Amino acid sequence: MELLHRYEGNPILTADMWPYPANTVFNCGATRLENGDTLLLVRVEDRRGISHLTAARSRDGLSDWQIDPEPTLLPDESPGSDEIWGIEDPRIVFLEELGKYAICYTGYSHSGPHVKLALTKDFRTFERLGSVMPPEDKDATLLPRRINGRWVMIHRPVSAFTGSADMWLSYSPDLIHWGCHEVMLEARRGAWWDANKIGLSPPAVETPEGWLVFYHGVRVTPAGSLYRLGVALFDLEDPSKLIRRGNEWIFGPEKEYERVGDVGYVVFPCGYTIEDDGDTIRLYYGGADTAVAMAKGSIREILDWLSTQV
Ligand code: BMA
Repeated sequence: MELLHRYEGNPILTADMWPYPANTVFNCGATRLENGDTLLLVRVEDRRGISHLTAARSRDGLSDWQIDPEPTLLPDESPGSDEIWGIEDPRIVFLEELGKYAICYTGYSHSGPHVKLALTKDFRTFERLGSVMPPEDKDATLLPRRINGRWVMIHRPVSAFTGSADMWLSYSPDLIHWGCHEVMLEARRGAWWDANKIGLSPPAVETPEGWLVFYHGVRVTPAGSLYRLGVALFDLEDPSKLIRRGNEWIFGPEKEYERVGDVGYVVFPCGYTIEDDGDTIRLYYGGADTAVAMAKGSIREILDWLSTQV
């Protein structure tokens, strides 16, 4: 059963649409603004290889993109900076309590990738809260609300001990100090599509049945890595409690714009929006680390499919 359907106008954003020179535009955070418009915060890789983030806005979330004429959020490239090699892969969540959007993104430091956090009200000015997880760690998001008084972050540290990469949870009273770390979801082993290396894709989706989490699995093959997407469901009041995990991936690189590019065979969603019907989810994803594409599905259908998994 096909749970996610590609938009026929894919890819929706490419480097040749950019108002200034760019190598590639791909993994983007997504949100719907108060007026219903879609905002994508797009990872733009420049022609040195360093990434920054630029906002693109659209009425219908598909066409007529208004792209900021200049980079929206640039890395600090000053000597000693912990994002000297760029900022990447933003995940956006609206925090009702603060009336602000939280953006978790990857800062690329001399010691490797790590998690950074910024807040904004308008995607024009940003409050940078700095580094919240040391290297190597990425694929992070906040949950949109506190659970039992604490903010919750999903992230993906890499173990130097096993070399594998699993998803973890951490908790904070103030968004700055994080602790009580615990495993959320482990990569499988062996031949599985999600063996050895997994990571959160877009932010978790709150549903009446639990947190619906789309995650990527990286299958390493002699010809390179395959990035595919799967789903799992976690308890609403205790997100460390796995309710169910899909066995098969639900989305993988098939189309030319997913198979051919700077890094082929990659689909990498970092954001979603929900249509006015409250059920249709639009995943915005990077295709082959080169362009932005969209695929949509029904949250109800995905939950029903998950309930068949043992
Ligand atoms: C991951 C991330 C993504 C990228 C993917 C494929 O490790 O860095 O930004 O899309 O690799 O290159």
